[in-house]
Amino acid sequence: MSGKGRIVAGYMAPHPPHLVYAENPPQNEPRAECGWETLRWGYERCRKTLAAKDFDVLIVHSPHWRTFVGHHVLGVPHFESLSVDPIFPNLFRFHYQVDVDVELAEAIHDAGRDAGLVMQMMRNPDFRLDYGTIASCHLIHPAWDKPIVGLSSNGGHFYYSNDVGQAQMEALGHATRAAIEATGRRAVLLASCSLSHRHFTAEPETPEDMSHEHIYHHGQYLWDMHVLDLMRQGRSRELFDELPDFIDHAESEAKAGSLAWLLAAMGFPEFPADVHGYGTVIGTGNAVVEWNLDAAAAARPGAAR
Ligand code: 2X7
Ligand code: FE2
Repeated sequence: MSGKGRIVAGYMAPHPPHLVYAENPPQNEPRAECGWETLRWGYERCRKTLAAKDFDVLIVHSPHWRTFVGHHVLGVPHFESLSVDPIFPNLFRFHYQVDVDVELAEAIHDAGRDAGLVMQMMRNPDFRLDYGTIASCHLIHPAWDKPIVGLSSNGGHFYYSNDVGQAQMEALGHATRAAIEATGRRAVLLASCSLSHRHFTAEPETPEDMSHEHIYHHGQYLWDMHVLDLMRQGRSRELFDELPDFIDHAESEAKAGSLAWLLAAMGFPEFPADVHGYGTVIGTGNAVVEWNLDAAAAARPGAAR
């Protein structure tokens, strides 16, 4: 494949392991009764959109693959192992088999390096994929019949500042898009992250007991609603510019860079995103959000039909 590839859709695809647990897929060892339905039904709606699309690859940026030097890219054709959530091993013990689009991964690596980023291919065949990568990919496309590209979260926001982190993620977003276009891929992008991130500290005896599930600070909720409002109004450049404040005021997991990367890769879309679901998981704000770039392009005046 080569020539003009494109991003067919982008998603904010949060990765709380609880959502996988509540769905009881055969790959996950623990069993649940139910739980977190508003978010899981949101994912189901996204699966319907994707079922009607041709795409080649899922590209996921995960906060829980933290790399200290540079941005790393999965670079082994196949991974197979058990992924266990370090905080919630009672909920997430997931047996995965994942194929990787190594050619696209290398193209992203090279484009990032040419843009001045420190990049590294991850070539260890025994590397264990983090639960953020796996949960987002599983929830959006549980068939696991497409290869993925996994990008690490370089903690630029943490080790330097939000501004340095933002600049890095914007450059990585542009590099990702350039690599997709050059390799001819039809790509689906996943920003694997939650919104506000204030959470409770004691797990209920029954994890899926939804009577414990709510936001724990009104200010966090107001921030989540503001962010979703900007998305729903197509004001994504403004959202990108406000992310440093959101990160500081709402402890947002956007601090890992996933959302900034997604917005930049999509070219800061100006059409309204679809918010398919919002809900809390251990008190953190989470939303499943879709930017259907193909549908938006087809609806543009003058688009070929
Ligand atoms: O990693 C997470 C998260 N971001 C939010 C909620 C619950 C668990 O894990
Ligand atoms: Fe997380």
